[in-house]
Amino acid sequence: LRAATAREADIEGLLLSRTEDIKTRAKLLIVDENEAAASRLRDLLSRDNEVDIVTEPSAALISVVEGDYDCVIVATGFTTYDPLRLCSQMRAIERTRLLPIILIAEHDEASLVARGLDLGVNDYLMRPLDRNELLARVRTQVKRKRYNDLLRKSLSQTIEMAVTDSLTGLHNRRYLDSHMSMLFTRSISRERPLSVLMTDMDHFKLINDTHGHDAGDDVLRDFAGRLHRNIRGIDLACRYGGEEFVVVLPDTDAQMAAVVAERIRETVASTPFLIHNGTASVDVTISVGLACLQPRNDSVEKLFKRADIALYKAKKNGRNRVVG
Ligand code: GH3
Ligand code: MG
Ligand code: MG
Ligand code: MG
Repeated sequence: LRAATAREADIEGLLLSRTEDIKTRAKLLIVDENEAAASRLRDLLSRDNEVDIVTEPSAALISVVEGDYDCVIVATGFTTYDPLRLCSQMRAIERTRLLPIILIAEHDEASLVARGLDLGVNDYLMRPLDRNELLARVRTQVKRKRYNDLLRKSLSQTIEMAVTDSLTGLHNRRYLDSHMSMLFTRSISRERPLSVLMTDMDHFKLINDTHGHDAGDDVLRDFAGRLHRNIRGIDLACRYGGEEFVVVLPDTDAQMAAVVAERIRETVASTPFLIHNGTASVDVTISVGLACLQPRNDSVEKLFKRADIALYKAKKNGRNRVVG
């Protein structure tokens, strides 16, 4: 709850600092089969806004999806097309699901307006139009949209932060925990192999003690990069804790996983790590424990336990090696 409150304060701060964003000219799309009426509408709106017109109903949806508009103004009175169809299509498509729609209706079209509101139209005006009212209603919808866009962006950044390790940029253990059961279940149901690598830096305390904690951090960051460069996009690398990292390799059997693990071990041992802004370097090795999914009677916990035991053996057998 405290986190949520903090976020609200953050968002308010963000919005205050972005009021210029919110004030910038809006991009509007007018959908009206009647070209003359559409131009008149544009004249009313174009002092404060950038306004496009589409008069071909069949092209309207494409324009809306591709156009990055702040608000779409749909006029009724089409002869060949139901304007509400466009509205419901917009609501069905992810990209335009939340895009404001203002309906412009004739004065005797109250029931059509009601159906429109049911379909998710945000606001409406009846002809004859009052310029000030039109501008005010458009402005309200544009502000609401930009505010919501900022909120959504801020929320997804918060979620991203919660599952990212800030030192290395890799995913953190929370992310691994929430994704592992899905990867595990999927591998079992598809009868596909799944491998896990657990890595731990060798004598990492010594690196900290000799070169300082910041140098240790440099090594961790560099290692994360090397790890990332040696796995596929579908593999999941995360910082499991201090100087322990876990890599989950879907569709990968023991033999292939051993090749990957050996490549990672080699890429660490073969090239010293730069520390203190590149003014010095340090030799680093890692130990790796490898475990593979056993189709019968296995669990995420057992799989990780086997990887952990393998890692322990790698340490005991002299470090700088892969055991699986
Ligand atoms: P071993 O080969 O047995 O793994 O030896 P080790 O020295 O690596 O032993 P251990 O795993 O017990 O020590 C890990 C050290 O990693 C202890 C801790 O201070 C250090 N460490 C953990 N997290 C960080 C970090 O974020 N930054 C730095 N610089 N050091 C860290
Ligand atoms: Mg450790
Ligand atoms: Mg240890
Ligand atoms: Mg260690």
